[in-house]
Amino acid sequence: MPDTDSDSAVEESQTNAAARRARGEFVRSVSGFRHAIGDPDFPAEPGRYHLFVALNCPWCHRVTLARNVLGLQDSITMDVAFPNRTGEDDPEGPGWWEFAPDRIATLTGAPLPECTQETGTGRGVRLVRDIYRSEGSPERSVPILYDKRAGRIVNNESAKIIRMLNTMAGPLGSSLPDATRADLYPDTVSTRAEIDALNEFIYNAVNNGAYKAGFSSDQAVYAEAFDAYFAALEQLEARLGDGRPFLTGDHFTEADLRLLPTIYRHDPVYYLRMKLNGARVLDYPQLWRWLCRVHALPGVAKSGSLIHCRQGYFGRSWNGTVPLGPFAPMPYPQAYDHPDLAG
Ligand SMILES: N[C@@H](CCC(=O)N[C@@H](CS)C(=O)NCC(=O)O)C(=O)O
Repeated sequence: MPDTDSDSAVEESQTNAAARRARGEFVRSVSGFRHAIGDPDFPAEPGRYHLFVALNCPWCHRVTLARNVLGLQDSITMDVAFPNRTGEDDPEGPGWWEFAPDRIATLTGAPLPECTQETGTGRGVRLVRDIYRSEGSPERSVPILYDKRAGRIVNNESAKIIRMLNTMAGPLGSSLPDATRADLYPDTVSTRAEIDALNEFIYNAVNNGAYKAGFSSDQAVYAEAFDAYFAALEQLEARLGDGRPFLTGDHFTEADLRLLPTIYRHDPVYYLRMKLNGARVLDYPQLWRWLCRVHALPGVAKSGSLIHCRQGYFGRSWNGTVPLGPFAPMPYPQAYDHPDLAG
């Protein structure tokens, strides 16, 4: 059956976006590159494709999760930007994602070892902006899926990228045999319908809802997003209450993958930064155990970095100093190895 994800599971409605922004609502823009691996111009081949990501960005986290869980680390190369955008003193001005492996993180006082130069275009560009500019696009966001052979951007929408990596994992050169590799979007009507419904709910209330709470400057918009976010956590807690290990049952799917980046960031970052201080994930025993279960899956822990998250979310907008907690009941992400901590 065909992929059925609706636009409202992928991106925000842009209706009255300018007026909504003027009133203080955070409205995420729509990304423009929507080619697919498997199109005639973009055949599925091992070694041909490349990802540009920032490890603090939750939309990139979806993509690094899919790459690792599907065994594509060796066949899809990847560059990692510094978690803070350029500063006021940058010759190109502030606010651009940059590849800066030597830049010092205020949190650690040292460069971040995961950060790389740009190696996908063959030109060693410093700013993500310039990857778009060479295609005449004013866009600036990560993640980007890039075709090294054609020198073109394939797609810059994480929901679409993870779906195509799942569909094409075999021909792209996955190191995992078909029989044992997770299928993130199993081909049965009922499972896909359930994943689609969860995706839409999680995108609006949780993934993007966290940004609406944290980045809107209107109290009513914030309050609505805050309420919807915690109502969603309650609902997810209840769903997991029947003992199912994953959101749709026995298997890890796209719905779990898309929930993880937000839940992973909640206690150590979003609670404070996104003003989502109603409760911690630790206060939801089922959700906490789900987080620990997913974090323990092969490839998952390595797909994210709380150091990049802390540096990225606080380093720029919080006077350049990064809050150090939480330390109780234990530091994160080590806490994710302890499902027994909750409840
Ligand atoms: N629709 C995109 C959204 C990606 C997105 O919003 N990325 C942010 C970082 S978290 C970004 O790069 N924004 C532009 C900028 O900061 O310059 C996706 O899910 O792939």
